[in-house]
Amino acid sequence: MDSLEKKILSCKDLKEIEEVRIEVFGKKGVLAVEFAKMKDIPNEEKKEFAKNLNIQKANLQKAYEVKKEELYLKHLEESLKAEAVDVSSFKYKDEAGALHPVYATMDRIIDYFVSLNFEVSEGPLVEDDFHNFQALNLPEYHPARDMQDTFYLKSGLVLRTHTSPVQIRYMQKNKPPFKMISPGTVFRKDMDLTHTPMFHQVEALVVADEGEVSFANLKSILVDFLKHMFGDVDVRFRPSFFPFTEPSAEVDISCIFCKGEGCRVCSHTGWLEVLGSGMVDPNVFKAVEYEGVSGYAFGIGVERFAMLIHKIGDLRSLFEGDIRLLEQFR
Ligand code: 2U9
Repeated sequence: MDSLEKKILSCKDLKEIEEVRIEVFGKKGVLAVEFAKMKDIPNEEKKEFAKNLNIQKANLQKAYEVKKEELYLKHLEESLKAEAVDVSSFKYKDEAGALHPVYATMDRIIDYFVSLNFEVSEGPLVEDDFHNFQALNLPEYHPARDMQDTFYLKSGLVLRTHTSPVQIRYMQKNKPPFKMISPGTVFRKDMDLTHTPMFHQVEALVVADEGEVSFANLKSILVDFLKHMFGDVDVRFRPSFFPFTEPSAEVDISCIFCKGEGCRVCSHTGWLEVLGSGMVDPNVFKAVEYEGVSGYAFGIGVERFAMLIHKIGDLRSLFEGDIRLLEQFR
């Protein structure tokens, strides 16, 4: 037994001590063989025999545990050393990152309106029915809700389908006159060449005493803004419908690719639709208990702007994280 203890204590690695463990403590190991001898020993000696054997077994176990721990720590230290990363060998790559084209475009839009003293306001991405729909003249069960394919949560909350609920929250907290924009992420259940289920909007809202803001103001600010973003373009307003504005207009610019001649991008019309706008519907003011005011609002799809500015054909490519696409915007 002494020699077994020496054998355990002289093991050099985990593999060796595992072999010795099987040899000593295994089912057919030295100890098992010794204990099996019990049956041939006279009854009066059995007790003494078992006692001795158990003491020896305990000593061997102790030696095994101590040695195993020592070898394990040695193994750990060696493998940590072998796998260590030499941080001093890191070669610094002199490559700057860049803003994602959607955020770069959003920043350009925000900067323009901030320069005109618009306040920037943000709100929650998960909204309640009142702020996302009802207050915006979209009553429950109204068919106009179908214009926005909505992600409903089980709780009845929604992923906001536009940033307009931010304006509702802003009006509940502030008194007119004011000019504000709400940039941010929005969600609609849509996916094709020009739609992704997550996209970005910048919406603007200007409210003042009745008669102080007009459609003419809306027109002039949008013409200036669109020339700032797209250069020397023509701008036209077409009558349209949005639940939260009345009257409403869609806004087009002359095609920046063919200069209005007609091409594939503008479907040979010479015009590109770029945003929606209108005078705020009186029902929206009622929902926030505003009286004697008028206002205009417009909404910009940031991806649409980024796609036109950078000539991107498939919107989905912006969100695939493909470095070859993103590198082009450094
Ligand atoms: C309030 C009152 C009115 C915001 C508006 C649009 C027209 C519009 C689209 C642009 C591209 C959505 O992302 S898009 O598809 N938006 O056409 N948005 S008027 O009107 C508001 C907003 C808030 C309180």
